[in-house]
Amino acid sequence: MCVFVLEKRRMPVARPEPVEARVIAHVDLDCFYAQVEQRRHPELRGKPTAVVQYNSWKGGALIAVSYEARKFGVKRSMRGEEARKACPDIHLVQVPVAHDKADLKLYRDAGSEVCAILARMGKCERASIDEVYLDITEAATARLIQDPPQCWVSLDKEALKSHVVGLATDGDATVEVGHWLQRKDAEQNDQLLACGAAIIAELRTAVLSETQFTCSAGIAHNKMLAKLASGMHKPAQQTIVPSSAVQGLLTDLPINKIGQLGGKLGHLLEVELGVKTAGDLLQFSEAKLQDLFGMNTGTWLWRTARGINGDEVQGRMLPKSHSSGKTFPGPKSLKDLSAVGHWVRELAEVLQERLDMDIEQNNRIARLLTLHAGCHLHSSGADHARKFPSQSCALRYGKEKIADDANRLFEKALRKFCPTLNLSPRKKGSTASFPWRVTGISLSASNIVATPMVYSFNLLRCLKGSMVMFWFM
Ligand code: TTP
Repeated sequence: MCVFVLEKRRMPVARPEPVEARVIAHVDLDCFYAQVEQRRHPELRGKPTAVVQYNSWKGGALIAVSYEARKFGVKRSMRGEEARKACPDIHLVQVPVAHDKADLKLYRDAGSEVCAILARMGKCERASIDEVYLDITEAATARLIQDPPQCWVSLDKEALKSHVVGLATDGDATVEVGHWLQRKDAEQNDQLLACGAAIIAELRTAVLSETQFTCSAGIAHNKMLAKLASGMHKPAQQTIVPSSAVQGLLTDLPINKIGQLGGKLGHLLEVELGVKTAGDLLQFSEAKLQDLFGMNTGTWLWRTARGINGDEVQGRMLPKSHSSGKTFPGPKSLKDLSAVGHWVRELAEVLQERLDMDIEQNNRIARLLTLHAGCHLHSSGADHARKFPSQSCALRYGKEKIADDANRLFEKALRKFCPTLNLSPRKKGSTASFPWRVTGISLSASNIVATPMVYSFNLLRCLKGSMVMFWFM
């Protein structure tokens, strides 16, 4: 029997690793928003720069910090004023604002530019605004056959700057890395990684010359290891994980650094089993982990501790969903339904713009609308933080329809959140306030599919606001 029950949809799924070795890369842009702003304002290039949220309290919250500023101790957790104390010459750039909220289009489009370049060499999965997984197995295999590493006459400068996990480099690191890449006695899997490293070095060089952005990468035999490696040496560097180095890499790795173990599952492992590192997990048999966490999650944990991961690169360059959200911290929290209604309308407008863009550019439509919110309940003077239930319904196109549906979802969620609540409008002049405070709202459109036929954007314009949902239901 499974002892620890967690929400099923959040549990990791164990997938068998293919028998043939793959070459997977995880590419992550460095201090992304800061680089985008430095490209937009060339005078900031090479200077300490940070991007701050539109909310200007204490100089605004930092969301991206350039590596020049990090040298002065500036961190993302700081506010602008604090950053200026640490680095008086820092340039603080405000995130663009539209509809009274952060407008991330600039960054999203910059991420797409990079994706388009990376996708030239293999299957490309856009994992976030600035992260991509690549499956370059085919390209690396072809290179190994046509131009094996031991025959390389001159080595790519970027490839030579690679870091190889487990490789001791006492002298000139580039010489030692060159030897590693070109070893005649290397196993085929390591040779594939060497070819992968050369390909990723070329792609990173292309990204830099075509977009001016630097990125860092991890190259390994699976997604989990590639992701772990990409953050090991930043900025503008790449790290290779040979199979022989996996156990050494994982032994002391804090459990929360592993994808999907940063949340409740990782917390459970730590609190209930005293597991602090991936190495600590090795003491549990697969059967024991299955007893504790269920068959699939148990197997996933057992494999994860050994660096085994069968997840495929999904071949998706477009986002799986669109969302539009805003937070209302502290005194800005929303205190009544009309304030919620106002912001829901604003967010619906932004969401509809992005849905229009997706039809226009990609011929895709979304089918599910979900409302998430953060809410606090006041009771007997105390603030109770409890999870506000997310609610979904079929998505109807048109900003008014989205707003109406989202308002209905909010009220439905509020009734579940606080069943005794009376939502009827307050009498005019009443000073009684609602017993809740909304600290954040987000609308998301998901379940995205290709339009059954290619509709022209003008046609969509004519239909916008009408019930277009039946096209694809
Ligand atoms: P990250 O990849 O987490 O960080 P980064 O690219 O700024 O820096 P690093 O070189 O260390 O990877 O985030 C990507 C962008 O996402 C970041 O530039 C700004 C944005 N972002 C936020 O807006 N809020 C956040 O809390 C985080 C973590 C990121």
